[in-house]
Amino acid sequence: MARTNARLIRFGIFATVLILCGYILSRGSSTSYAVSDTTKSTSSSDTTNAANAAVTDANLKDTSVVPAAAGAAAAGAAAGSTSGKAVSAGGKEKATFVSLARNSDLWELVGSIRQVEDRFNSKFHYDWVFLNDEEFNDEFKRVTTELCSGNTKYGVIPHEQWSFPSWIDTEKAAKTREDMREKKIIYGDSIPYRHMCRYESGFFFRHPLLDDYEWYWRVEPGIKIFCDVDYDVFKFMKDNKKTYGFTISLPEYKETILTLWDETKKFVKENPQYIPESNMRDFISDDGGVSYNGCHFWSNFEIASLDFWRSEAYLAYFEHLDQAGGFFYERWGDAPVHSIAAALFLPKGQIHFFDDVGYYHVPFNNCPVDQAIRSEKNCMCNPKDDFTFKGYSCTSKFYNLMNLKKPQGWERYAD
Ligand SMILES: Nc1nc2c(ncn2[C@@H]2O[C@H](COP(=O)(O)OP(=O)(O)O)[C@@H](O)[C@H]2O)c(=O)[nH]1
Ligand SMILES: [Mg+2]
Repeated sequence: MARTNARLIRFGIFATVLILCGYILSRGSSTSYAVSDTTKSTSSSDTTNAANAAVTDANLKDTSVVPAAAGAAAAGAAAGSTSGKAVSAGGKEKATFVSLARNSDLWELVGSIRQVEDRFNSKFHYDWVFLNDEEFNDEFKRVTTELCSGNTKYGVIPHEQWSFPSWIDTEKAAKTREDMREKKIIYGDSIPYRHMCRYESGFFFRHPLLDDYEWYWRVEPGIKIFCDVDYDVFKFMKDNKKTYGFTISLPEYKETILTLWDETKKFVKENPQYIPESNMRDFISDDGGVSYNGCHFWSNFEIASLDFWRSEAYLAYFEHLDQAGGFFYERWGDAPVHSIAAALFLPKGQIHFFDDVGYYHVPFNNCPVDQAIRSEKNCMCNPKDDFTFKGYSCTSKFYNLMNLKKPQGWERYAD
């Protein structure tokens, strides 16, 4: 009897060790990040693989470096998965974060990722796609991969999408930059800023690394998230038939978009089929479409459908604008371009104002002025700083056009 017990105990210990080993191995293999290189990208697979190997070593991250990721691993295990990443009960949407960044943006971006993870993604583990006009270095890949609780992917932008198109007169473009420099227009003399705006307007959603996704949340360096986001924002968008989500809106500097509206009107005249009868034109025009009031959704934050940008209407619109040359002869931003398209091509009701996220990008804050939201979501911002209902914001107009009820006491935060 005693001998049988001893045998049973030995067997029990052996079995426990085996299960433990299996668990450790399965977690170890799941934490290497997916570096999918792009067919068009100029990045060499050698570099990517070397970096991949370097970061695979960072398996310890799940438990030691990032507390949120340890929570993620626990959630994954609870859901019956072997991976601490990319798992959530109830199913996930085909969605990803996307950040366009330079290697030098790393430490500013680290703060953004940390906050997005702590407030939202540690519960959902969505992937994160990083795009750059040159190769990301190993440090960038290692540090960001350690922070993200979903898979991370790094892509290089094809040269033809980050350079002057053949039809652009570069002397004329240089003249504009010089004029804007004299007028001290922000980024007015910058070439890379123009490539960035053109890329965000017309190309990011075509990057092969985004092919697998239907939704994205754009995250920039140096932003803040003030409140807990305890629901799946992508699922929210889908379930509520939303296409484009924003947190802050304001008017664009007129000097940077002198002919954008004229070009838009030309496009609409040639393509009336893309404009649904009920749309949000009155958000961007105060005179029935004669002129643009400059209002735009601030695109450094976007939670939106990739398929909208991939639609025939938007691709044709971008092509028209690109041929017109205003990304270089003026300084058209991706924010007014996206916003005009969303306001004109989407049926009314598909644009969503996220009043509960709490967001900062220099120099504006979205801080929920509704005390109930701030308490429930643990917001860490001062509602007095909220920009939503201030005179310069366009979001009041959005509320009015959508017949939305403004939060109680909003007037107190209007100036
Ligand atoms: N790879 C790359 N990213 C850039 C470049 N310029 C800007 N970005 C990124 O594009 C986004 C917007 O740039 P930012 O400097 O924040 O512009 P702002 O928000 O309009 O002041 C950010 O995510 C930047 O990291 C560039 O030259 N190369
Ligand atoms: Mg920015």
